[in-house]
This record gives sequence, C-alpha cells and structure tokens, in this order.
Amino acid sequence: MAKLPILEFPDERLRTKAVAVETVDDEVRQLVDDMLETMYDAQGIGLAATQVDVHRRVIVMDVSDDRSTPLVLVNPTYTPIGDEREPMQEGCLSIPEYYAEVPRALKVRLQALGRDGRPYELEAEGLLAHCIQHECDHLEGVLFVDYLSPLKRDRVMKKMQKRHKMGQPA
Ligand code: GNR
Ligand code: NI
Repeated sequence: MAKLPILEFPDERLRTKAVAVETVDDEVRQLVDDMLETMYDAQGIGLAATQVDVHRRVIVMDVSDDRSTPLVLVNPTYTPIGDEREPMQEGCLSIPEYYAEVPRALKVRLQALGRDGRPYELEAEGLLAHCIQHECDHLEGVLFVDYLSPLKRDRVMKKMQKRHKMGQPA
C-alpha cells in the first residue's frame, strides 16, 4: 500500500473527466487499496481517483463512525430518488479548511462495481447520499465550490492560491 499525493484546487487536473474502468484487475485493486490508505490518512469520508491524478472512474468511501466500513465504487452511476433536496455542510480534501452548504438530492440509488468487479446496488440517504454525489462530481471534473456564487468561489480560489504561493498547502 502507498499513500498518494492529493491535488488541490485550483489545479486544472481536477477538471479532467475520468474514463470508465474496463476490467477490475490487480492494477485497479492496487489503486483502490492506495486510495483507501490515502483517504484514511487524510481523515476524509471519500476520495475520487481524480484527486490523486488518476483519471479513471474509481471512488472509495467510508462514512462509518469507527472507520471500519470501506466502500468501493468502480464505474458508479446514480439516480436521485424523489425530488427532495437537502443542504449539507461539505468539505473536500482538495480544498482544505473550507466548508460550505451544498444542496443535493436527499436520496439516491447507486449502481457500481465493487473491489471484486461484481455489480451491486444500494440506496443511500443523508451523508452517504451527499458523499456519493460529491465523489461522482469529481469524476466529471466538478468541485463543490462550483455550486457557490462566483464571488464566493473567487474568494476560495484566492485563498488557496495565496496558500500555495507561500508554500504551505495544508
Ligand atoms: O471528507 C469529506 N467530507 C465530506 C463531507 C460532506 C460531503 C462530502 C464530503 S467528501 C470529503 C472528502 C473528499 O474530498 N472527497 O472527494
Ligand atoms: Ni472532494
């Protein structure tokens, strides 16, 4: 296992659209394991391959309280269930120390392949539903700050650029 470096906003590579995985082989499983180690180390609840500069449709998550329930999503797709939306405070490992409310679908149905390459489905609500939508956005090159007003997004961008210039990315 290896810890991978996480790209930080406004790095243009975060805007890359990821391509589908053809087969869940040893190389993909190695990526999954490295991403899990990286996510746990960074104390995040999710991580998309895009964030570690690998532009393939792979996501890892763990929203459990005791960090004991890793979830692997290869080639994920989701559909909202109903049209209820719910704002939630979100953060992102690629935008350290910045949090903002983002409205997203309250419930979603997820379809993906697991670490074993087998398809599965699940219904998610609340934090898990938010996390699925946040991570799937990463695979499309979308960040949660894209949902904020241009003024707010600009402020976050300046703050991050300043921090990188001073040589202290969080
Ligand atoms: O650690 C994370 N917390 C979080 C909180 C609310 C909604 C989404 C997230 S995902 C984030 C980790 C991350 O950046 N994943 O891409
Ligand atoms: Ni994120």
